[in-house]
Amino acid sequence: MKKCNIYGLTAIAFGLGMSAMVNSASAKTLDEVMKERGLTQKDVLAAAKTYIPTGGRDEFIALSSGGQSGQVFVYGIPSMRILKYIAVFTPEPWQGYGFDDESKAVLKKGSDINDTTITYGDTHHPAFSETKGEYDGEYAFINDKANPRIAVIDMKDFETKQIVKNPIMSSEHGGPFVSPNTDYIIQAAQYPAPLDRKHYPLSQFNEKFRGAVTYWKFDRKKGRIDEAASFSLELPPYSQDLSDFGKGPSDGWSLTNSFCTERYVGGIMKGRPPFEAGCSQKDTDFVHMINWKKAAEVAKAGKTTKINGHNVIMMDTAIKEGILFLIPEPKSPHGVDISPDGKFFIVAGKLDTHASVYSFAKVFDLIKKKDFAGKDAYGIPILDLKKSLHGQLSVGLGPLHTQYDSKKCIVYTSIYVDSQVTKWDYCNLKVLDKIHIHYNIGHLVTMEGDSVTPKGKYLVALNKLTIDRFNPVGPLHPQNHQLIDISGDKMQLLYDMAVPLGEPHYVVAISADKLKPKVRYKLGTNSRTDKRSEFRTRPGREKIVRKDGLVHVYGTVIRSHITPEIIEVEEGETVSLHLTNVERAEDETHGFAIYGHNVNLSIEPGKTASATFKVPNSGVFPYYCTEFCSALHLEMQGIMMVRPKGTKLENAALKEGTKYTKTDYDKQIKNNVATQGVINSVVKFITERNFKDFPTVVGLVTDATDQLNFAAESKKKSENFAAKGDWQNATLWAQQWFQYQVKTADMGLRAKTYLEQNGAKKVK
Ligand code: K7E
Ligand code: CUA
Repeated sequence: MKKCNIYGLTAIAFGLGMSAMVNSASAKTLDEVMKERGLTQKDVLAAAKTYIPTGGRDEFIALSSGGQSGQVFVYGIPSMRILKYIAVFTPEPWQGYGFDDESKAVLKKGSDINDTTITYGDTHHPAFSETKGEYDGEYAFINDKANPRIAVIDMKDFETKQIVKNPIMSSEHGGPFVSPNTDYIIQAAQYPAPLDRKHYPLSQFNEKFRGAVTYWKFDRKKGRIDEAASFSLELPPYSQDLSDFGKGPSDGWSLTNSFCTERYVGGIMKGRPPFEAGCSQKDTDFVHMINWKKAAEVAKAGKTTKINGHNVIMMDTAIKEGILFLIPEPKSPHGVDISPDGKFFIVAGKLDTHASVYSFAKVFDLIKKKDFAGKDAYGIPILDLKKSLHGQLSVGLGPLHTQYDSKKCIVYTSIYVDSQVTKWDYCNLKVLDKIHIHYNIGHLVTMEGDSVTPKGKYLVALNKLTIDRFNPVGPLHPQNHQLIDISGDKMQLLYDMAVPLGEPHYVVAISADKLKPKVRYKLGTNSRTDKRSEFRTRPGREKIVRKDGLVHVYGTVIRSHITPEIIEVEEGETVSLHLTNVERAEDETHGFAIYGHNVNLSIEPGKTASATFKVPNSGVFPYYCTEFCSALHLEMQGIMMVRPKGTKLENAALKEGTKYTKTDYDKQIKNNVATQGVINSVVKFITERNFKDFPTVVGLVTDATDQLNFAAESKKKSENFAAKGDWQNATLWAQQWFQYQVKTADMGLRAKTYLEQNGAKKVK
């Protein structure tokens, strides 16, 4: 009986009948499908391990660098379904990033470099914020290697909140990595350059060129980096590379390794051997070992030099204060990864088959006894390699990065040249297993692998070359992330995920239940500052105000209208549009696009987004909502009228194309009354059930109630006009009343279906 009502409503609402759907999918057996598609038992097992049924959730959420796209992207593990791109260093229209005034402010602060506006980034290493060495799911950070910057992403809304420019580096790589409580975020330089950013001839390379490492202070309360409280250390002109923070017994220390400690300056065009020869001649390079806790005190005590307005601890001071040491490492190393217990670190050299396991206990002992093997050209004490090592193991050709398992002593190292992952025991120095990947792996990631308690289970291999893995799409291939099951003794390849973005260097993965993202903003939020927007507007308070040479449009968006629907301006004026999405419903985002002004907004429920743009030419410019938000989404439109300069605003009455009579009015009212009957039956169904036990349904009911209140307001207007015999307005407001009824029913039916599918109980 109730079902009939529902279909009846659909028919009323959309003028369409709905025929029963017959499921005609052929009833093939699993065996038949396997045979037809040529699948093995192993394939089917892998599929079963990664498949998430509709509506299901992934166990882990991965945050991946988007490489040259300047973005970060989010996917689920084990399904490898991409969930979101997060715009960071690059404008991205879907999110209105770099199009609305709010995000432009974030982007602009970090993008004006060297009198040039930078509109891309080369992102490498995402990192989650940590509390006591555990991922806490609050923030994430990402670097730009090309134009040394760090961005802060808030995991409450997956939006970029801040971009800071490194004040002294002209190239970077080793960052961001966070200290165990996220007090500091590390960023290490890569290619040496003068820290004051002036020009010095290459003949002064040893004297004037420098490396560096920056410790960015993170203000957890504000959720922002505190630039003034951040500091750097001047380092020799080696090419610093990856970094990591100590934990447990090594807490307070950070490591940054390096290559090209030969300090070669290149010159292939001058007939000199190229960089790659000059930078790989020596057998060892150096890990920089820095006591950052002590360095922070030294910086606080003012023992710094201001370079470009930024506090830098110079090398002489660092040596004198005993906070900087060098440890030799096999040549051209890449990853430096500290164990979850903080007792060891593993370095792998790209040009060596060995992974080297260092013991912090041994290293600390050498430092304590001042047992040094020598000094580098800048006077930094060097520890003895052999005396620092726990041991070395040959793991394959071209080892790069290492990740830790949940099981004690077990690690996975990416082997670039051999295209393999090697599983080995770093305590007892034994290779346990190897698996082929496709092809030339860079980073790899285990679940929560950087934390003090890695979760193991899965490993993702981030491969540099894809070659023959996917359907060809031209010379530029997608990237390949391969999911590997590491729960057993033998690694098992489960899935290939094509990544159609930049080259993702690194991924971090967090237990999904640690993330608590919101579904809506507090009404009128500037999402980039997390504060109420000064431009927020409530329904009924929309206005157009000319102030300080700008035409401020304070508007709202809600299914299915943009208010105002007509914006009248004069050629040459500058419009500052502010739209607040006054929806409370989940997923009811509205967009805004207008012809010919490069304006594109994404306005999620509760958000206020602005766009300021000059109107150079007179004409008629339609605008519309770009998200298919409701049945009358296409009608969510408006028009900007730009009259020629010096002309007067026309005040003529607006003339519609159609006239309405009492007959039209009566017909509409009859329809509305019938619809109300259906709504009542749905309301009855819901309120007779324990719907309050289902937060999703409570949200839908709240939203439906909103819509019903709007319907009541339109009903009143309609009746007032009818009382005056104004059938034109009476009919149109009756139609608007019906539109709100349709939205109410839409919510109500969704709530009803949810209750039916999730086992709600009848309570009345
Ligand atoms: Cu190895 Cu930037 Cu971490 Cu690329 S880096 S792989
Ligand atoms: Cu709002 Cu379409």
